[in-house]
Amino acid sequence: MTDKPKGRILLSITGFNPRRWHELLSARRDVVLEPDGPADPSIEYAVVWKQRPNLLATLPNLKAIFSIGAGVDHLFADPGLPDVPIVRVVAENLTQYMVEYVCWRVLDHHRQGALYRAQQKRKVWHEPPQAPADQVSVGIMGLGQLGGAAANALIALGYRVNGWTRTPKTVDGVTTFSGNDGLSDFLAATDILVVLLPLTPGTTGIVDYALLSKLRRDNAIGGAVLINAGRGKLQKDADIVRALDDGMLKEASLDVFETEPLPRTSAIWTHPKVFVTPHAAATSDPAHLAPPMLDQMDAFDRGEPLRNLVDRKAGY
Ligand code: NDP
Ligand code: OXD
Repeated sequence: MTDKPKGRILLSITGFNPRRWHELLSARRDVVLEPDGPADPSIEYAVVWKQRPNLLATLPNLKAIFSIGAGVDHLFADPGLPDVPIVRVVAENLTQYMVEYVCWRVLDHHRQGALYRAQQKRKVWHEPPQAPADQVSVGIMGLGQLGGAAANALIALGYRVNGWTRTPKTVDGVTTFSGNDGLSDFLAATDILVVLLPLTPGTTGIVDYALLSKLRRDNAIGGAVLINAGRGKLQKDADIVRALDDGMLKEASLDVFETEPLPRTSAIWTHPKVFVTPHAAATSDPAHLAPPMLDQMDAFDRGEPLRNLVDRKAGY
């Protein structure tokens, strides 16, 4: 049996049970759930999801932080986040889950799933008019790993696809827009809005009533639709309810919410025009994600560069 590398991993997770991550990571490195005091010299890597604030601040030999998720807003919420490289999740398995979620929700809204479910309840046999996919424009906010893959899948299904990014981008088959200057035109050309942005100071609360009211409503599917699988704090929950109630929005699929779990008192739970999932669009699967994290740690120890690094200035 070969010896494990000396540097230990600090596994700091809140909100779910770390057992599976612990098992998988400790196959190749020593893993602890708490450091041996605030200046534990044995910790070289941290694997985190919503880590306890200031926990990482004083570890003298910390070389890199690995986020258990693709989004890293949970990390930046820590006022004591040390200045070491941050690696986020980029994985085929996670991307595939997100592509499935986006295609599922776009197809359901486009093919009038809510209407058919209501008809079935009343035993109604009625075929409403149906627009083909090439008359429907899906606009994706965020054309990164997840948004880019979702765009390709939607194009393959026959949709027209628009994309909105922070920096200008060219993507085959996608009509692209960028920055504040491009936002209104992007929205005016979009029937189904898919939000796959990271949560940063520049995107917090961006999906509000004013933004929703700029979507194209006079369209082949009878109204504008919102799908948010990015982060809850990108949106204003109350503005979405208002837009659904006054007809600015036809329907919404929401995987994320300003407060999670979605409070039982929220009007969203019972809103007839909303489809709710519990932040489950693309769940990080430790069996797929832990081995490449360990490979990266070994490679970094050998002097090789880390991949999928977060740009601290951009915040994602
Ligand atoms: P990436 O970092 O690969 O892509 C982010 C995209 O958002 C880029 O296209 C970027 O633009 C764009 N963007 C960032 N800031 C702005 C801005 N201010 N204005 C316009 N566009 C902006 O992220 P991923 O695709 O990997 O993930 C996206 C998000 O999905 C994650 O941050 C996470 O919050 C969420 N997520 C949700 C999950 C769920 O289960 N609900 C699961 C996994 C992730 P540019 O191309 O110019 O850089
Ligand atoms: C992620 C998530 O960011 O699960 O990966 O939300």
